[in-house]
Amino acid sequence: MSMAFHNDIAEGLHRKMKRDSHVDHKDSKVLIIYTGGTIGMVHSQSGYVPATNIFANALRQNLRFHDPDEHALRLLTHAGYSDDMFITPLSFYKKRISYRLIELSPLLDSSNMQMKNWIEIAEVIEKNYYDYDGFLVLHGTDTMAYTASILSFILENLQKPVILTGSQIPYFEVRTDAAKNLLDALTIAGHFNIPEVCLYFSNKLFRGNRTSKIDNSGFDSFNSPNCSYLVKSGISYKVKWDHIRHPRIEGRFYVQKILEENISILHIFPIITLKAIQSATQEPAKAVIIMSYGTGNIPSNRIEFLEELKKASERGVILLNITQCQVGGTTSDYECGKILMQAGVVLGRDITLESAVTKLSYLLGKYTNQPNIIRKLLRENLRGEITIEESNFSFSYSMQNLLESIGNSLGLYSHAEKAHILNKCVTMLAHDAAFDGHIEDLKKFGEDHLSMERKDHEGRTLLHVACRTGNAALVDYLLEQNVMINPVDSSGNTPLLLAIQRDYIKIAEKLIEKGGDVRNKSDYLAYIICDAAKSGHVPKLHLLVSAGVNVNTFDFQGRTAGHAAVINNQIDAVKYLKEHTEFNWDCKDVL
Ligand code: ASN
Repeated sequence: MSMAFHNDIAEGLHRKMKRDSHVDHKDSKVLIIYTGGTIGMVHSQSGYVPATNIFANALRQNLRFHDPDEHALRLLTHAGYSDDMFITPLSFYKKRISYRLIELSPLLDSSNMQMKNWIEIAEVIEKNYYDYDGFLVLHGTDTMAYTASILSFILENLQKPVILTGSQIPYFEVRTDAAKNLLDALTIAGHFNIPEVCLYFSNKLFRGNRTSKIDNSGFDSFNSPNCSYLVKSGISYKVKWDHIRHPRIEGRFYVQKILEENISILHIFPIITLKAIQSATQEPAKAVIIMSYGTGNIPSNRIEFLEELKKASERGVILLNITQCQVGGTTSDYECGKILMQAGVVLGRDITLESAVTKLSYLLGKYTNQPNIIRKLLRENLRGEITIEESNFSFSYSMQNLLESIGNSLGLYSHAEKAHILNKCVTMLAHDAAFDGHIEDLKKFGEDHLSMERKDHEGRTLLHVACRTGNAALVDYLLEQNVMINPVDSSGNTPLLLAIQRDYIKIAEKLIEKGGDVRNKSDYLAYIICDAAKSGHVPKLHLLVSAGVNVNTFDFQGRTAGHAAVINNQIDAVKYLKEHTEFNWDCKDVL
């Protein structure tokens, strides 16, 4: 784990604590980035255009978006927020959201969006990342699915919600979908920890990189045909927590700013010519998205097409096969599709066109001149953009995120309620991870500043579990964390005793070296030491002696280790007792 990552967490926590010490604990803080789009447009002689400098004021005057009540404003003042902050009335969940609106310049009809505008939005998020709990991007609908997709890739190690929304009718008109979309998106960003780039439209929150604009006349303009929505807004919000991604965070949050724009799209149709294929694949194209029929088919009787694609692939051009169909993905079921793979074409599965363009732009920018890495990553599910079989999907979680999700799905929103859940669940999860030997998960647990000392219902600590399962690496990790070395569980066992009982010699030696002992359970200890003598297990005898077990105690049958060794003819054990212990050879057994 890099130092940068630790700094990242520390910085975030520090800023959050600073804020929380001032603000109502239920408060959350959202940044709205207004980029343009119909949502903020007004009529002009040349048609709808984005209006500058009026959106924020309009929100301030709307009681649904800003509570001018003295108590609410006091909360803002106490928090030391500048006067461009807004605060919502108390929500259904008894929570307020303080927020600020940044207007980008120039505001754009989203049809004018370019790569530099995507990066600008990402940079605003980057600059404000630690000061807000979530981000809202107000955006035109025409290219919203592209912006949502690119942000999902370039916002690396994202742990906060970023939600794009807009509208079909401007906010300023009497009949509008803008206010509802904006209020819902703001509420979701301020209430639910959904650490993904999402798109909210007409009662649904979608994973951004799964969306496409499908309707330019109705309000249900977006769809995500191959991936369930994440939240549905009804009388209350129905969050599909099991669909929300909590990928393993691999470093500090950052923005991948180098992108590639030389990507072409080759839409297959029955009278397509070789020339069309040549022009799509020629320089400077770095990648070509082939939009094929059905499950990924192209005319397989046109060998010259295939030859052309093969040549491009050999030159290092990345070829990605996606379907023209809205629902379903590309497969290698048909001969017409399979032949593409021989030409080096990668199956895009059910990725959308918007996601394919942006994933390629991101990968080509990040892994310049490394076509094989790019091809490999195109097959992987990086941000939830493709569906892959369960068995290929490695689930990982951050303990905090998981607990947050449990709390949220139970409808708990306050810190106190969540802390209660945290107490209930942490031990169970940690013990489970320890038992399964998932040290990486326990490390995350440590990074989340959760104690490693919790006992389960049998009084066992994680060190007990590590010793019971003989997991030397886990023992090492826990010792590094300075856990207590001699806790006693409800059966009276210390971790060292468990390790000795199960013959985990190396682990036991390490514990003894660190001060481990077996505490005073003499009858039982006598039984164990007799058993070791009986079987001539000298290393175990030695461990027990080193851990302070008295060799002269009698077991349940009234014998000592010496009796057990002699009766069973264990010469080495007898020798050991003679040479290394104070064994009393004159003692008589109870018989
Ligand atoms: N042309 C507009 C835009 O994309 C469409 C909209 O926002 N509804 O900016």
